[in-house]
Amino acid sequence: MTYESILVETHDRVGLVRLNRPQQLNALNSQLMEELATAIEAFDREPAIGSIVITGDERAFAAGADIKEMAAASAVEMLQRDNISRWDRLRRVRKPIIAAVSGYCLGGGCELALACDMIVASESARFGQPEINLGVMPGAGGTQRLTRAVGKAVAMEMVLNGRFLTADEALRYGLVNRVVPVEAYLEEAIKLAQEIAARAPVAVRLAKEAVHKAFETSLTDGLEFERRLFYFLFATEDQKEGMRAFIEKRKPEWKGR
Ligand code: DAK
Repeated sequence: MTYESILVETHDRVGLVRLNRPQQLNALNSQLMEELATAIEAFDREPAIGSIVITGDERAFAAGADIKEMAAASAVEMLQRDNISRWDRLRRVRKPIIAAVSGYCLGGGCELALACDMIVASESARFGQPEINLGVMPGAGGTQRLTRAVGKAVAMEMVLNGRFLTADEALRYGLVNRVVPVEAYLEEAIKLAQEIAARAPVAVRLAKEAVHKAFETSLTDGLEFERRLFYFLFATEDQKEGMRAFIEKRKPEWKGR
């Protein structure tokens, strides 16, 4: 498959997608989002891939949805374009996704990073939901995932007043996993992704599902869901291998089944 707005690479068991509209600060137009969803789904289906990294470039992860593409649209056109279905496709991905963020991470770009499972940020990263300056508001998770990540007070300031967070603030508020120098952020994200990709694949998949469930359900239902997945893992060869390897004081060899 050839893409125009993204670049796709593999690094051992890690699939890497680079958003590639540098002149537009990687603004997320429909074509880019379609290509991104398609590439990520392909990595999700590929057994040789264990985890996925999404990145932009040093200047911008993504400066938001493409304003020029939506400026003249009517409400009905926006509804009919159904761009949100591409975001839903990303949400259904079972393998862990890490966002490697440098520079502007704004609007839909911030929402894309929030839709990933973890965020590795460079010191230059800036997170914001500036839609209010355009007379609109976040539409792809910015009021929901952001609030769950940073809490009400900070989310309100970002969404209502367009406040940007520095990388260090984002770390302090729990939006990102770690902050590293600009030269190292992508390498660091790939390293983290490689570590996860080297773990027992079925356990990783179910553990991701269980953590996501924590945002969707009551504590009682979530605990029951977690317990069922935990028991299920005793039906895998990897559970037998993992526990046997511990007892025999050796490294486990995962089979992914
Ligand atoms: N869209 C289109 N083009 C953009 C862009 C964007 N979001 N951001 C930047 N660009 C373009 C600029 O127009 C400029 O293009 P040329 O003029 O050179 O042709 C080029 O990128 C470089 O930008 P600047 O010249 O502005 O660069 P500066 O360094 O001066 O400023 C900036 C950088 C990031 C502060 C500034 O570009 C900026 O404020 N950008 C807009 C940020 C923004 O407002 N983002 C939120 C957009 S709304 C949904 C899905 C998603 C969304 C909603 C719903 N559904 C599926 C329902 C998301 C909405 C949004 O993200």
